[in-house]
Amino acid sequence: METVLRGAAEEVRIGPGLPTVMIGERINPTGRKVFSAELQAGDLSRVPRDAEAQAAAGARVLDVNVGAASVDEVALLPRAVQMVQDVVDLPVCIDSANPEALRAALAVVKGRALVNSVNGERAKLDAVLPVVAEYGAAVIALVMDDNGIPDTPEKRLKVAEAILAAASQHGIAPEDVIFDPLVLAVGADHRAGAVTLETARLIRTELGANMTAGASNASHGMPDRELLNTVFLALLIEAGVNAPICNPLKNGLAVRAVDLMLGLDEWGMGYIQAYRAAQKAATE
Ligand code: THG
Repeated sequence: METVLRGAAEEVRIGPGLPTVMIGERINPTGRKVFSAELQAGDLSRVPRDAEAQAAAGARVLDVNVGAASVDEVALLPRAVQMVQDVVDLPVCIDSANPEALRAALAVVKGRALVNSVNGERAKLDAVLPVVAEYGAAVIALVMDDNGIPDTPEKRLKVAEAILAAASQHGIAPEDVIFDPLVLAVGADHRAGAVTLETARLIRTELGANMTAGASNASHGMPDRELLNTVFLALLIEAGVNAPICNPLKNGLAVRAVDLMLGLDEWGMGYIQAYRAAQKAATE
């Protein structure tokens, strides 16, 4: 099944057998003190710069998250989305825990966005799915519910099935639900990476659904995070995650290398182009 997203001009297809779609994660104040302070002052000048840099590094969708402490997301999220759309044609992935901010941002979206995110909690399903349906968007679904994050792949699959049923009741098609098998820190639980990978395989084989994942969550608190992020990203893609949320400036070439080795990059053109773009960026 294919998920189709649209920007102002560009259409992006996510599906099995297609090249991996990188969702650029940089427009997010998490762990970025300067960007957080700018957002708190209502300064969005970094947003178009981060958008252009990620597009040049191969991102096909841009995550937009302005959730810093004390920020009015209902006001700021639509402004950030508009600034992204002013400089790139890519679809956006609107990342907020606030349903009103999601609604305000969807109102200014050109094309067809991805909403990040819903999960299996009753209140979340009731708040987010009507908004997704109203705007004809696609949605990321985290495989957790009112009982928390299940500790086994089988229980996470059950949550995914329940979310699909709820989405269907709102008229949202299965191909418009992109699952997130949930990446937790291996520093807290050494089995966390394995559970995520097995969940991704189960969701792929049982539901045939497309998936995203925030690969870098796994490396928190460990040395050489970049190494762990790159390795885990490759494993996630092999397990069926075809639209990872990642930093294309750091992981872009690795993702194209994985696609090449998985037979998803005809003639290696994606890898060769990404290699040239990285060489060019290094000399600028
Ligand atoms: N699943 C879904 N959405 C998500 C996540 C997920 N959205 C947010 C997050 N996880 C993915 N995005 C980020 C953004 C930034 C970082 C990690 C994940 C990050 N930032 C650096 C840090 O904290 O050290 C600082 C950035 C910098 O200065 O370069 O790591 O899992 N559906």
